Amino acid sequence: MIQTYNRKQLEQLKEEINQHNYRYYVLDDPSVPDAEYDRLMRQLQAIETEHPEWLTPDSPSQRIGANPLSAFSEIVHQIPMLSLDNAFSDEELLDFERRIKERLKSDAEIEYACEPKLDGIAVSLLYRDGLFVQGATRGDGYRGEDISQNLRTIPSIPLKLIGEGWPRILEVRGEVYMPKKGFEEFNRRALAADEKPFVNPRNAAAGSLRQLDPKITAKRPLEMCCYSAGLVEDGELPDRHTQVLQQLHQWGFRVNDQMSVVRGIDACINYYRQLGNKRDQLHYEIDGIVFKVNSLPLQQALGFVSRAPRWAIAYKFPAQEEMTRLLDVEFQVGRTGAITPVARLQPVFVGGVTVSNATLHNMDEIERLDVRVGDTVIVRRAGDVIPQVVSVVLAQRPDDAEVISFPSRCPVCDSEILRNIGEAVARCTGGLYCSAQRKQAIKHFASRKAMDIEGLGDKLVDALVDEGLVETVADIFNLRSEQLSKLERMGDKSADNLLKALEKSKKTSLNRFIYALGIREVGEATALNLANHFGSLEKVQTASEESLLSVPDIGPIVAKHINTFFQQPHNLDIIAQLRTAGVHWPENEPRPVAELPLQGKTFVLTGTLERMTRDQAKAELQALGAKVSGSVSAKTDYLVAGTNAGSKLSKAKSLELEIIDEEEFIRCLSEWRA
Ligand code: 5U1
Repeated sequence: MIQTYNRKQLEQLKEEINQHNYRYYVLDDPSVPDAEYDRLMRQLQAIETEHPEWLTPDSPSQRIGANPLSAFSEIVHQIPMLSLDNAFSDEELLDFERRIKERLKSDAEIEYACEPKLDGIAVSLLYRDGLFVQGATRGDGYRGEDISQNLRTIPSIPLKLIGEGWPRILEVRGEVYMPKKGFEEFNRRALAADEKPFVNPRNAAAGSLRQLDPKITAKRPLEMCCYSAGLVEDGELPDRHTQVLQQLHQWGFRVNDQMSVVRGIDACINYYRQLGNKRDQLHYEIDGIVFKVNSLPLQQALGFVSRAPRWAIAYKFPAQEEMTRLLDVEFQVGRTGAITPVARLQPVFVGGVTVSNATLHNMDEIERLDVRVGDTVIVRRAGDVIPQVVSVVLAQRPDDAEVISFPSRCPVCDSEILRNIGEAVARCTGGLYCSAQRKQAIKHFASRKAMDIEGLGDKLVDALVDEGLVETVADIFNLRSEQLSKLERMGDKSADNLLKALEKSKKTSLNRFIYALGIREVGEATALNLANHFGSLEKVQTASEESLLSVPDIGPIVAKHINTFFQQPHNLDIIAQLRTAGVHWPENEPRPVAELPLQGKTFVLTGTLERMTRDQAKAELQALGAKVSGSVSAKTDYLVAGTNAGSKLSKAKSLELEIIDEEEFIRCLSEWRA
């Protein structure tokens, strides 16, 4: 049936799509399934094809329509885009407030807006009568480049403002950035296609906005978050900065979800510390916190000095990237024999710690980076992630820089190194003959999420293997006090404590034990699925590859690894020795995953739990079949809120999710376990 539309219906359809865009890209709260959104979009495109005379630049269909440019044109910022002064210590932040109070000649407590400083690219967006008319880079603050075509492609930038009451002319300023997940995904794809990946999300955002063809920008996962208004004509905005942002949010812009208002500079320092601790959990990169005097009349009274306002400051986090020299490359042998090239670096302070080693991943990565010993390299350390060499400063390459060659024999046991076709990783073929692999296997066995043997750390394992006291994981349960106390830095007391910890660790669970065995590709979650599915180690040991495939998340490769592991007589022998030594666990009824009480449910844990650690709560939930996620979304079934829960709790409330406190959680756990 051919349906005809009039102009009014078209406008209603555009309005409806704009609302869905806003809910999806700005509020993170979609109200219709993707398929419905696609259907509306196709309907819009069909009408506009039939009536090209009705097409307007603010139509949601016009985000990626434009042709490539040959160059960007220059624009002048009517109000300069200022930069921010930086603070690098609490003292510098205290000085900032002292200067403000001196200038205001007042000691009254000051209200500050606190916002994460996104690590992206500053942009200016101009709206006339509620329609997006121009978007530009910051440039030198006075002149920027017209990148309207590219900015139009970013779904969180409204082409038409929502609601009403906006000034006739409104300039909105903010940051375009690439969220961490989008960046990782983009780089994964680039590497798979043999293309050059981006060094960090900021470069990715910059590179994406610099494209002359907006169709390329449209494919990049960019977001825009606003942080101030610029030019305003024929209209008024509120007189507090945070209220301005709330108003912009209502008109269709993303504002930072961590924004907060505090009183006094000590509270700013507190905010800085708290957000610093949460930095890794945010879905975007930040490089500091911006503090702004919240009252706009006070901002005006304070004014500017050179190109930065006196009323704002960016308190930077320690840099996550620094330059240093590559002194050498060593090849380390992992638990499964994987050979990892490790860069030995001139020590450098980065990401808050001194770094002297960084991973180079594998030979492909060395070739991709074209890195040589003696090169100046850029090292990145973000959060808890292992430091990485991300690029080489070729301009500083010395004449005698040495090409890195991959060894053909294991640096520890001299066995042959082989690389399977199609695999990036090369491995030592020495197996348990290789002391490096044995050490790693023992370290894994003793680790917290495996047998959790307190006091059996990396150095002690190295010493035990080097001294010939331990060859396999089973040997650690035969250690005697007099052997241990002879080791360097190991007195009678420590030896005694270790023996007690070994005894305690013998009482374990089947999933921990399976994980501790260190079977290739069998992580905690797979070990748990195996334990739940089969209920006993004997059944896991004797399971065929085919029956292993019926366990959730186990594919043919993992099934093969498990099967191969249990076919090796020496592995079975070690398991028997461990059981003879007294390692035991309660035998369970097999519980196929589909029958677990929390199967298909997603939990988020937030705040401080008083009666158990987060890891324990997570393990309990996973054992009952639940998925534990780090972020709240419409897909979350339960939020477990401990004390001092923050933004996740607020978000869960706004999404009207089921929220339970710790007491209720513990009560529910016993019900679910029953
Ligand atoms: N969050 C935030 N980032 N940022 C950058 N606020 C903010 N304010 C800025 C800049 C350059 O400038 C103000 C002077 C508006």
